[in-house]
Amino acid sequence: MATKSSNVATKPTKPAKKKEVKKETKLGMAVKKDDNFGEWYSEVVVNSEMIEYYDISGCYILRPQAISIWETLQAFFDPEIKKMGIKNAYFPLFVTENVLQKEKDHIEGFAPEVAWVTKSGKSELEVPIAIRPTSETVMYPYFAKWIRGHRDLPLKLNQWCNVVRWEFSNPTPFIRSREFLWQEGHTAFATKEEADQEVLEILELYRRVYEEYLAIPVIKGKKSELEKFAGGLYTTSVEAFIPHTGRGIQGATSHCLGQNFAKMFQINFEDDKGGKGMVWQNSWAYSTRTIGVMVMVHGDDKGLVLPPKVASVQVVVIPVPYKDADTTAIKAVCESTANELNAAGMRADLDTRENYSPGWKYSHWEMKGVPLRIEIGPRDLEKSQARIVRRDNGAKIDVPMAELVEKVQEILTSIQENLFNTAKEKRDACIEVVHTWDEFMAALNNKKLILAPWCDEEEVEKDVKARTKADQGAAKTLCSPFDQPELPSGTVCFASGKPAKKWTYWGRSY
Ligand code: 87F
Repeated sequence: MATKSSNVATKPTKPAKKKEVKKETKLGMAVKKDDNFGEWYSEVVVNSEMIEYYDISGCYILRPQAISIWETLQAFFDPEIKKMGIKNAYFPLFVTENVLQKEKDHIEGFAPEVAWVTKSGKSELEVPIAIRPTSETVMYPYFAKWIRGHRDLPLKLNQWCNVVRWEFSNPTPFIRSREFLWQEGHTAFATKEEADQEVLEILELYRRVYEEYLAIPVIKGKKSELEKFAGGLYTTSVEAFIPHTGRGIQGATSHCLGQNFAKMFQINFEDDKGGKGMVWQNSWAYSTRTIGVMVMVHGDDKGLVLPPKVASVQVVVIPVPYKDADTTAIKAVCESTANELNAAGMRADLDTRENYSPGWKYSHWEMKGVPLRIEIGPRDLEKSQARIVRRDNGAKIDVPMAELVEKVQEILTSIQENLFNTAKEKRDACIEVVHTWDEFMAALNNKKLILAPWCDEEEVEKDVKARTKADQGAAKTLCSPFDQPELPSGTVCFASGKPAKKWTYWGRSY
């Protein structure tokens, strides 16, 4: 990590024992994913040039490598929600204490995380102003103003913005940061049916973000009463899993808020018969956490591994000059190859830098996660071929120049599929079905994603939390999958012995 000047922030935790790495270039990964996952993760996000640490704990610089992925996800999601009739808006970053406190009940638990502005220059503000941790209280007073009659419904808004939650536990780039980027959708309907339907439509888009773009398998399901958004009626989510740490991670949430906020903010409307109605609301969000999950799931000991669909550079072309071979000709072929790939709609880059060796460049682009590299040397030139090397499995393939564009396209598709399939195999290998408390504890200690029959009682979940509390955190419910295996009658809850109502995923989580 760079330590050029004293005001450049370095990661605050203690550095891992560094293995020998080339000093002059700092190339390569010092920590292995299996040896120290936390250190490995920090090293990947920094070395791949996605993240730079900042001098405020829990705040990170998102470099172009990270933002380009965010933009790709945005380029998928934004048109999809527009097709659903959702419009983008932008509400202010600040909220008064008065308004924030309006939904006391649910804000109570979150209060310690709210950051406040108390001064301008040297003078105290008359009233402190909060920085939005989420925008319900910012938006809903205006929903109440804008919604008058049934013709004003549905009102469907989204905003792309930053939010601030002053977390105190274990800040981690992308996964848990004090400021992060997200989209937050807020919608209001005349009927519950419309709201219910949208909850699932949005959840399906979140599944596609993870599975189609980030190549990460997720489980769609419903949160328990304890884990749902307290201000809402019910919460659905997509849940991912990190096999290396044995932790679940909530990928995105889509809530039906019911009429709770409508009551608090008096969001009423006159229905088509002249009667009074109260709106049904939803809210939903995914954040830059998506990128962290991608790094954790696909990254390896060489660094980042990017799914082709989100890679800003999908292919890097590297000339491999040799002794007195015709370097000019090699470079010319590399350049025309990159041009052809770009013309065919792929994202190719060319690395002709002369102050780095081909070997150095291989490691460099591997660390940055580029899905494919093409090497062209004198022998390739002679045979009119190129060597393609896959980032996901290291396979080397010699391809005739005439077939290159078509072949590269094909391999990129295959990498995208392979990353998803591999991640799914690993995830599935961690799923363990348990029926008893002893089986549950054994699975938990084995870092499993646990599927258990549950009585669905809040007290029992609290009890499981209390009984599993340890340094690594307590076990909790992740979700009850929509896709429910059969529950034979007479099946009992693994924790309480009462009749089981459903299958639920449990585990430690982020
Ligand atoms: C932290 C401080 C203050 C989460 C908080 O999930 C308030 C909150 O309301 C808070 N952390 N939440 C819940 C957010 C719920 C909801 N908001 C809109 C979403 C989706 C987008």
